[in-house]
Amino acid sequence: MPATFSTIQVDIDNGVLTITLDRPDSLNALTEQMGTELGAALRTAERDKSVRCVVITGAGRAFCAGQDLRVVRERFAADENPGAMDYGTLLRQRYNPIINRIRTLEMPVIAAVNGIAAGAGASLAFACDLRICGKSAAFKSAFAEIGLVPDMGMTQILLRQIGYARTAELYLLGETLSAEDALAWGLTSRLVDDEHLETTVSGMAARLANMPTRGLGLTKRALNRAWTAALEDQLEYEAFLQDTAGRTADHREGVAAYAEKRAAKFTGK
Ligand code: T3D
Repeated sequence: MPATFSTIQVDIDNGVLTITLDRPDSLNALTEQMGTELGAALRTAERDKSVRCVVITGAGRAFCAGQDLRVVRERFAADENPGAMDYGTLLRQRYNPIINRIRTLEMPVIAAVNGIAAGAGASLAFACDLRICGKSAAFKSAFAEIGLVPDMGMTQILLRQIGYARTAELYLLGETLSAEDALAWGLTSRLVDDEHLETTVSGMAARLANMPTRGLGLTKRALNRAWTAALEDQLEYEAFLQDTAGRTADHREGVAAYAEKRAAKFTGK
């Protein structure tokens, strides 16, 4: 991991890697630099065996306002070519790998949504395993207003979570989804007062970081696959994953702790 980042803050504490998007003056809008740094921080989570849970949040009053439109404007001003923003390359090289990494990281990834998550910022939050929202959180596609297509996986991920009608309303009408509605629609599992967001998420992350990480990682693999698999295939895949989980030290420890009526000490192995 580079020693210094300019657009995010990264902190590792007791097995929890926290990434704070840190451009609060532009509501943490995403730049290529931020994409590169976010990718590097997530690679650290993948490689550093001490990391057992990841939290992504935003500095200031927003989670992330999506692609930095000032940068887009400048690019257009400097180049009359309609393709001046090479979105395809940007997505393939910078942003899509972030979504893939969040989905395949073998540990829980929590979005602590502390305000608006718009455009690519919403995609980022949707890709996380858990979205814990402060009451000021809100989700907005924002793509329709600027003539773009929802991307970074959000057409698939949201459709599967909340169904076609609601997804179409958000994406075609460009509605903003409040935190309360996100809870009612099942897009978030927990809504807390803004001032309690940090402590709620850090408590949850600490708890997850002390759980059997291999088992949680394999559970995530099962859930990823379940989205597309036929039941017959999923049953076989679960058997395969369970065979792996059954060979972990944490499984042994969990069974022993249960028998000995004590708290388990999981090591993530
Ligand atoms: O590679 C790709 O796929 C590219 C595709 C991009 C994917 C996308 O993300 S497209 C969507 C891009 N995002 C947007 O269109 C959202 C634009 N922002 C807004 O609609 C609003 O700012 C919000 C609804 C997010 C929040 O509204 P509000 O009223 O709470 O805040 P504000 O006053 O509009 O914004 C505060 C400041 O943040 C303001 O700066 P200023 O005037 O105080 O100096 C504003 O310009 C700045 N800001 C907000 N969003 C962006 C931004 N600066 C740059 N880029 C932004 N996206």
